[in-house]
Amino acid sequence: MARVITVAAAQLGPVPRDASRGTVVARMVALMEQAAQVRAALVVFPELALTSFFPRWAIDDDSVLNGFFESSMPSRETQPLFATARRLQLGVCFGYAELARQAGSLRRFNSSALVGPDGSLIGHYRKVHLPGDREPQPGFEHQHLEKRYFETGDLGFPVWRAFGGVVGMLICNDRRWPEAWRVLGLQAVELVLIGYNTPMRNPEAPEHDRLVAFQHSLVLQSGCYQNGTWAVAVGKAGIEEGQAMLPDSMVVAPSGEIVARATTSGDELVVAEIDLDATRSYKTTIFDFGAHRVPQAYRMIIERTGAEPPEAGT
Ligand code: CDV
Repeated sequence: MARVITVAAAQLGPVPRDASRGTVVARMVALMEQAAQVRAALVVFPELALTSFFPRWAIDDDSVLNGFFESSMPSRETQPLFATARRLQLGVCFGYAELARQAGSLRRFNSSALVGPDGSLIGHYRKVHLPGDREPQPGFEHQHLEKRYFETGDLGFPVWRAFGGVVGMLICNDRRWPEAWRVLGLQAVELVLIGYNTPMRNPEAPEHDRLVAFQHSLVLQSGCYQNGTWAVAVGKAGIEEGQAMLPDSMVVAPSGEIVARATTSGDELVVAEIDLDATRSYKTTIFDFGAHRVPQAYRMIIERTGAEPPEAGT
């Protein structure tokens, strides 16, 4: 039996540094309205959707830095996203910078929220693979200071039963790591939601610059194929504060095929009708993990090299 749903990747164009939350949330609500018109079940927004991609700047003043973070979710400013989800009966996933108060101390994470069509929070994920540096790098036109501003996510790679299937989230750099996909795959994930902010230029390795779009689709297509899952990958695109960011938001099938793709570098809704049952023909044949995976062989290598295996379900 087919389990067909319509999903929408809501690509955002640039968000200026001084953009208010209200302005950005209004742009997001407009895209949610468009998604409802095509009867989408779920709309997915980029990593750190609510603000400019602030890790490009070295910010020393905590009160300035805190302006990019959300200390509650929902908050007064993000409440319209939850209310619109409920009004339109539409699921929504979006990235945000999370300021958590835990045991009397402040913790910062690069997070994403998954909201159901009733406007309630289904789940929450904290980015594990943080690229870039702690300290500003001399001579770099743009910094990438995620290690300075965020802690490594401490929630593992959870999945949720939602939208008729098994849903997981990754955030940007996570998509380049096969372990992240595989831990979701081991939990029978059927739909992976991925927001990203990918600069078109990497000052650390300029020789990679011509391959940015290729390597983006390469990891999405292989991640989907090797785990028999759909993915919706959504970027913050265009020239943001003088930095070119990768557009190319897309929906990828368990076959590894790209079924829908952005054509602009601005706010754009990329829509696809997907059958969650299409995951079956991969999960029960070539990637039937029970039949064909060989964990004991991997364990042997891991023991010899000292590499730590990811733990399923953590
Ligand atoms: N926001 C990111 O995680 N960006 C990284 C860049 C820095 C390589 C990415 O993987 O797209």
